[in-house]
Amino acid sequence: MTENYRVADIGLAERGKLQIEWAEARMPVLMNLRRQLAADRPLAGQRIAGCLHVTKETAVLIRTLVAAGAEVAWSGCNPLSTNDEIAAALAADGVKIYAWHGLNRDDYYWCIDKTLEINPTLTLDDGADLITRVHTTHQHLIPTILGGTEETTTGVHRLRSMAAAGKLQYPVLAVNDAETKWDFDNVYGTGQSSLDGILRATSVLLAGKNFVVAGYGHCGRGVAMRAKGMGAHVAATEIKPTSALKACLEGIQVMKMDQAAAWGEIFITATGIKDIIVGRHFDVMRDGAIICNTGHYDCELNLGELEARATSKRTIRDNCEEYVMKDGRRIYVLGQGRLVNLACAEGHPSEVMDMSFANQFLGMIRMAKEGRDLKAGVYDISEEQDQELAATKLRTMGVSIDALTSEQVAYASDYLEGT
Ligand code: RBV
Repeated sequence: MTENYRVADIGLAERGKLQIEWAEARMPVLMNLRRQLAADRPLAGQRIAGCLHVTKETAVLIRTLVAAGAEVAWSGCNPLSTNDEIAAALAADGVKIYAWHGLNRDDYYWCIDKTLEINPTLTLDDGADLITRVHTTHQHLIPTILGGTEETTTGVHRLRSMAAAGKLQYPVLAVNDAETKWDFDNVYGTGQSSLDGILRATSVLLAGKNFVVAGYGHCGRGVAMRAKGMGAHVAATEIKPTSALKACLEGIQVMKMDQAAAWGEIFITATGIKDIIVGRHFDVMRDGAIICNTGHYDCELNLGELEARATSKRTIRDNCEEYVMKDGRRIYVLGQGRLVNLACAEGHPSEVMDMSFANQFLGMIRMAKEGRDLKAGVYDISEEQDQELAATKLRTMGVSIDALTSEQVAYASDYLEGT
């Protein structure tokens, strides 16, 4: 018999349902779409395999996909990001879900493979592990897959590399690259939720601390802005001149990691690249330094090199490991170097996931309709969809904006107008 779910404890379902209700009340854009579109059941007959953090916000997305007629099978996209109460609530609702907090690598891929038993017509990824699995170990499923979507920067990079190598075999929408995603979720979502994770794991005072952000992209910039707002002295490390320059002009010190290592008291990586903080950095860090990562994968901190330098290691608080160096200095690692906002807190707040997941929902509908006619490749979300979602979001916030008059429209396109 095939199992319909595997979760940590189905007894947590009632608590999970309350949390999902809490999120639903803060995701009006997605809930409006659910009400408007569900009646037509645009996803009827579709089988969706999804691989995305099992949070209360993701549960709102899953319920919306189901309301639109889809059959759904789900796994988490990180070993530490599943909320067991939410997983239980989804299982109790009849969703095929295979996810629990703290699973190991083998279990992680077991869960993804279980979702593929649904024989999907659509795939929904965050980080591209599911679609990579389809293209490596489950290629027989490709002929029936219409298309997919991808949630995050790292996943879109992977897919673009796959497409460039001629390996991507069906069309995928880059949800991450929608303005209503990257310019909100990546900036304000990561900014707040990463600090939330650091504070839950440590409860330290941020004011007055030397705070180092590796990478001043959208995510790093969000974290730096919020840390600065809490009174920290913030420094950023970068490899891209324009990003470094932007940090300088936003009042953030820019330095090399080799210099920052001895200066910082709290470190967070947001680069999407491996080996950002390595052995020689641990060698010069202060006693009490706190390090964590908010990038999608756990490769940014080289914890093997930390381990090799440590004489002992213990869990001193939930999600906080103390490493003692040979000279007695202590270094604290949060959430095992996995994305701190989801491993140590609840991920981005519902209000920003509202727009990210509205894009996911509309993306699934588009792929159900058009996927068969699109060539394999990575596709962008339309500007129209961005503006529509932002307009709805503003309406739900009670904010009104101006519109151009016809004279202004004519002016805007008249190249003869000048001094
Ligand atoms: N993310 N999801 C949540 N609360 O469900 N929080 C963060 C949530 C997503 C976010 O969109 C980002 O692109 C991705 O996690 C990184 O894995």
